[in-house]
Amino acid sequence: MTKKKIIVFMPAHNEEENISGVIARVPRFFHPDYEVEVLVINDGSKDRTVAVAKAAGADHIVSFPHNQGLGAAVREGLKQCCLLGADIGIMIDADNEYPPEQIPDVLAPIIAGRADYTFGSRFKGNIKGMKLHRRLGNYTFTLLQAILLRRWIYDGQSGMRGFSRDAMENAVIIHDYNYAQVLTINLVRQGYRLEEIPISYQVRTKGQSFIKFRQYVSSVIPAIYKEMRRPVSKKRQASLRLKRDEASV
Ligand SMILES: Nc1nc2c(ncn2[C@@H]2O[C@H](COP(=O)(O)OP(=O)(O)O)[C@@H](O)[C@H]2O)c(=O)[nH]1
Ligand SMILES: [Mg+2]
Repeated sequence: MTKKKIIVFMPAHNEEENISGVIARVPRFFHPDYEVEVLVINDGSKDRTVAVAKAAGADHIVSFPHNQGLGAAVREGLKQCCLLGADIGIMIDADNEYPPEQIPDVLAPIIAGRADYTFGSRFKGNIKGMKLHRRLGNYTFTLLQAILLRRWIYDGQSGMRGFSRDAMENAVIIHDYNYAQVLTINLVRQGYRLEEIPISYQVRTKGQSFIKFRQYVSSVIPAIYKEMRRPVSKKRQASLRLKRDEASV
């Protein structure tokens, strides 16, 4: 039997110090029905990210010639996963803050067919080294999403997220700067089922966070507003109907 495919993708910008550690820790043989491949989206890095990722065993590397932003990189990651034939995709930051060992946990609800979109949730799990202002920022943006979506969310800014094929095909990320909130609003409003799984998180010890408070707030808030005003179509239900119809002919 040919195996199904999981692609682990990493948006990376100048992560030469961290990315090999993440790639090396990706579990490759955790499910008998799935093969696992690693895809790096290199967003115009000016350091040795690409060479280091290749040496560490990345199966696919897609590079933007110039820096486009994390939203653009995740959008490209989802698109490439589909083109490469992934049945399931999972993104994980390339900075060694999230635990690749927990990829199986974060994907379990999708493999079981119970969810279409999953987060590794830091606030349901445990956190080492997050500064107070970052913690407060995370609470605020998570609360905002919970209010807008009228459902509880624990960690709306997680950098570790799993996707069913259907969710990957229909996800829309409306700005290039970031994906965190607009992607969740987009998928949940389309009817995709979200589940959060506790993970352990350790703040980076090397390299720098790209987040600058003012730029983040002034980009993310208008994008959330714009996403909320977009008309939604219940893509998940439409995909299910299509599958049923195909099966019955
Ligand atoms: N595509 C892209 N990725 C970026 C950029 N800046 C950072 N990243 C990547 O996005 C992930 C999260 O970035 P990070 O700066 O650690 O954000 P933080 O964890 O929220 O502080 C890491 O894998 C970075 O390499 C960027 O300009 N473009
Ligand atoms: Mg980070």
